[in-house]
Amino acid sequence: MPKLPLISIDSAVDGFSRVKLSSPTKLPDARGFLWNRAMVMQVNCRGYVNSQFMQPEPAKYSYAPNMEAKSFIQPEHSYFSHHPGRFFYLKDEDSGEMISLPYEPMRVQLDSFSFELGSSDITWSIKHSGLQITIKVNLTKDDLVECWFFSVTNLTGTVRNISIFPYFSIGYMSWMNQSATYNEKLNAIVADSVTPYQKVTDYFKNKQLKDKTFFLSDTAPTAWHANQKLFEGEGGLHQPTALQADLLGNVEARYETPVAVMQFQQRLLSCEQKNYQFLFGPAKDEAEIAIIKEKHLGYQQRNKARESYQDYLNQGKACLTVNSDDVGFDDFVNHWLPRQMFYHGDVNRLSTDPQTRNYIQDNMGMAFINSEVTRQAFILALSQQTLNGAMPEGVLLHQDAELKYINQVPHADHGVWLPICLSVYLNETADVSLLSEMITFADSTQEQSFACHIRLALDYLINATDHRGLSFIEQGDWCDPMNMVGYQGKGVSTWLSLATAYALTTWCDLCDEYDINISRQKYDEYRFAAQAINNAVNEHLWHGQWFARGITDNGRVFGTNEEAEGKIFLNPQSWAMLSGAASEHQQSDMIAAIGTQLITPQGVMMLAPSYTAMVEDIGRITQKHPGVSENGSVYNHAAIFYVYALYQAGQNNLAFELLNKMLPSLENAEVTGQLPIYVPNYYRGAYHQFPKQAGRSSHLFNTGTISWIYRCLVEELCGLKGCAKGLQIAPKLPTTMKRLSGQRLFRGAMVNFDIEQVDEIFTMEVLLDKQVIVSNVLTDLQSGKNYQLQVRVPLHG
Ligand code: CEZ
Repeated sequence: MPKLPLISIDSAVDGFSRVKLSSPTKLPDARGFLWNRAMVMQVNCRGYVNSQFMQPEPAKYSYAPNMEAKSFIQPEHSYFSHHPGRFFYLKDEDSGEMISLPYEPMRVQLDSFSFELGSSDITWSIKHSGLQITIKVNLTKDDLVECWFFSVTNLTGTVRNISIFPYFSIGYMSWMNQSATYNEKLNAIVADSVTPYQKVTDYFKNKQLKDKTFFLSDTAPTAWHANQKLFEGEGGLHQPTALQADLLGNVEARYETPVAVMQFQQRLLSCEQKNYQFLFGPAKDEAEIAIIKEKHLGYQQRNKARESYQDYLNQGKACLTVNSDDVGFDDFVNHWLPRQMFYHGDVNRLSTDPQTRNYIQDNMGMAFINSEVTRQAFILALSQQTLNGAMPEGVLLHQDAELKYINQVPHADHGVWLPICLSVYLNETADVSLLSEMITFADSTQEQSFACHIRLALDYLINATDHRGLSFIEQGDWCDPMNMVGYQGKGVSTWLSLATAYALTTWCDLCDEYDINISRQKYDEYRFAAQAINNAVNEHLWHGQWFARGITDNGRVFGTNEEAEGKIFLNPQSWAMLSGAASEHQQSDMIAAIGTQLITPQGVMMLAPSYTAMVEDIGRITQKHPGVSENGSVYNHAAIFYVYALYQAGQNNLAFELLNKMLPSLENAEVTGQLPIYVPNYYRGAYHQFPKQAGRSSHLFNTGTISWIYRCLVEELCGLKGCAKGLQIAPKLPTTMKRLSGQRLFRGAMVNFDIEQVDEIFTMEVLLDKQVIVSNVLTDLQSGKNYQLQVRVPLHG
């Protein structure tokens, strides 16, 4: 059997990509994810699954074997032997050989293994002992159900007698009530529970909850088992006692941890194939399960569901496709990056109260996919602003939603993001009518224009500064766990001060570019305030070769070379370049310092050295493990801010080098441990302190990085950026990329572009449909039309 490459990228029938992994042990944490507007599942190559659905708050239907705390999706989610999963034991009734598929829990070396990730499905193709097995899972467009397909083909010339045992974990459902049994009418194992509660009010609140988990089959089982402990017996999951008998015992669970196991005895003639369908998910009652069964069980229903699910995901098609000489780069940029961006913008990370900064940035990305969604999101966010201009910690997306977890901690930065992210919406649409939309407030039915809401947010930020003109940090800014710098009301943030200056400058630039109605007095005030903040940051926070991170309640400047740990933070440097606070000389100092202290093979760290002990006037960030998350990981959201700032400073080569480092690829997979299908929120950092773990992926696909990567690709690398007059042409290819072609959808017009860097010219040459364009703005592109754009740029900038 020819040795398959560990990872390969094929193009799929649906024109999307297919990433394949040929070993369950080389990248044991490799996983893919599927979602719809009501549920998400993260599927590991070995069969483990982490899944949740919304009702409307996140809930489980396949639990861990013990009571687990409710929390947001964590980075570096780890697997363990009884971790929830979807497995298939297969017993050869003639030889007695038993394996489990796709690999866990028995971990038998298989003849061939392939874990395949597509846009709308996850598949395993396995060969073993003369049997070909295909396992496929997909979700549906709207329903709360996992659709599984299992097929086994006898590749040998002899008859095979086998038993197949789907083993779907249900886990510890409730300390009040949990049970499971086989429901013949539904041909399903149905587990029942009661969401635990103690307050009377919760009884009425919980009445609508989907406390059942069902495992439905299209084939009547020979036998079944619903009792986790008795199924395992003394053999454990590696050799479950219940599988030692010829038939499962049809065993219920009665206030015992449930499981869903069915047995299908199958006689397979030579070359015969047998297919099975299984549906797994939560439900309120049997009636709901019957509806799901009716709608999704059967090959027509299955194909219909798969098509409509694919159609849903196809709505995530974005405005750029590229063709460079790097197949992996193109595959990721053209397929997986827009998919991850659509996940963020369409389902808002499956939260009912996304943090305001996340909500606004994620919807900035949607402007490259479906700008109407961005428009509605920006209006909703402003409708939850208070009259004093303060933006909420989180945006409530459901009438029963409440602000939870981190949204109960006061952060000072939520007002900066709309003016900044609005520029992408206007660049993509030139839709200045948005600025006149009349919107109420969270604490008043009074209506004010969108532009007025922006003005109130900016005024609120300007007023939230101390005697030095620096921004108070409260219990955190962009950096959530930096919670003790200013909790006494005096500490200030360099990053937020610079972000405020950048927001003021961006708003004024937008007013100029799109002729937005703003009073001269207000305009001048904002330009003056931005400059005043930049000056204050330079006066109080420039230290040596870079900007410090802030000043604590007790007046201690931190994030300087004088400290043993947390000497340099990336964000103040990036945003000093964006806000204009950093002179050219300061920029080269900062870039040099970042180069020596923060850049690693996997990208740029957000601070270094990582903290190894609590610092009480900085806070929770210093308690995180060194190199993890905000404590000095390669935190991609901070890294992409630096990339964007480098592009504004014309540092195109370094910008592309760092952008490329953050993209997962075949080449870095064995370091990151992930497949090239999403950008994680971080790669382990603390490169000089804990090099062994450095570069490891967090596997968390929730990250504000995505919208900014896409912005960098469209507006900077390709330099096909919208403006009031049309499409501005200013590509910023790295000198290593001689040519880049592709397609750019812009306000309904399709621009087929070909950008080439050539030696012998000194100024950019632009041809549209073979016509020379003197200015670098295509002003008359018509929606629905196709255009050929050729751009030749001088190789040496
Ligand atoms: O959450 C992110 C936030 O979603 O942290 C970023 C912040 O800008 C994003 O809006 C940087 O702090 O609470 C914690 O300690 C977590 O580390 C969160 O801060 C963090 C996690 O990524 C959430 O999974």
